[in-house]
Amino acid sequence: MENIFNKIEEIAFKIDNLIKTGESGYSKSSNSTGDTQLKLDIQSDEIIEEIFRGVPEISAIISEEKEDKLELNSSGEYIVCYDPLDGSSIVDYNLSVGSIFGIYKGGLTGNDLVASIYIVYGPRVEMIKTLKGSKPKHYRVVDNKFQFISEVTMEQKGKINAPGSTQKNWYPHHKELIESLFANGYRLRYSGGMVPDLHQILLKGGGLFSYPGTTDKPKGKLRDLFEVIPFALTFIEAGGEAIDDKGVSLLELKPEHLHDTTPCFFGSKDEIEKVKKAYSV
Ligand code: AFP
Repeated sequence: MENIFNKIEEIAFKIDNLIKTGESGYSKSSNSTGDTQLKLDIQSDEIIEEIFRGVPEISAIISEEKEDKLELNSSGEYIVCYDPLDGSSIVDYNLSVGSIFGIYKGGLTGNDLVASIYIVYGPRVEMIKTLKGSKPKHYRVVDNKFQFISEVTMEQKGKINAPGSTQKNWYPHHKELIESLFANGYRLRYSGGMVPDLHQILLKGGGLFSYPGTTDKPKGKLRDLFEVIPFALTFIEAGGEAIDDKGVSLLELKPEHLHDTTPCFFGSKDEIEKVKKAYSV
């Protein structure tokens, strides 16, 4: 997998440059989730596809910006699922965004994930790399190279509350959960970018990020293969938890379709216990 990791670092520099110099605005096409694609979405996806084509270890890729799986190298042993530019709808307002990669072996369920990597394009370019069974590793670009900073461990309890989705469509028990956290002094930290919002909770020791099912979107919005499962590995290996609205670990997910979504909760253990209580699971 070392070769894949090295290529993802190369991708990070190219997409960071694209964000800073590329064309903004919307294209004329939509992705399979129905989101109108930004030009940056398509260009980021093209950068990744071109680089991964040259990686013999990758048998196929699955992208948020592609309808179907793309076969690359029949001798490869890994399938890489990725969101090339998550949060692209906020990049035009100069907020931080990210790229998310899930590396799967032998199948496309949560248990088949062997590593996850995400890149944050912010005031600094940072990366969190998680191998199954190991603590996540935090890197930062210094002098044009990714430098190792530290391993990542979450506290038992945090102070941040990042409540996603449209509040008027929350179920009553979810609304009560979010309000109880604020009543207990949690601070609102939510930008609309999953990558920086989760990165902050991971590095600041904990809290809760929630993207629930709602009356208009009972299955939530965040995609299993290239957003939910990769972040679940990172949070769990850091000592936190990642569950769905039934209280089941997100690493138990078995997506039926490539673009399936799931209500998801990521956080430190105390906050996840509060979710389980609020959802009676
Ligand atoms: P875009 O990639 O379309 O900007 O969506 C970003 C995202 O998928 C994820 O990064 C955020 O956590 C989530 O959407 C924000 O959604 P809401 O605006 O509905 O809270």
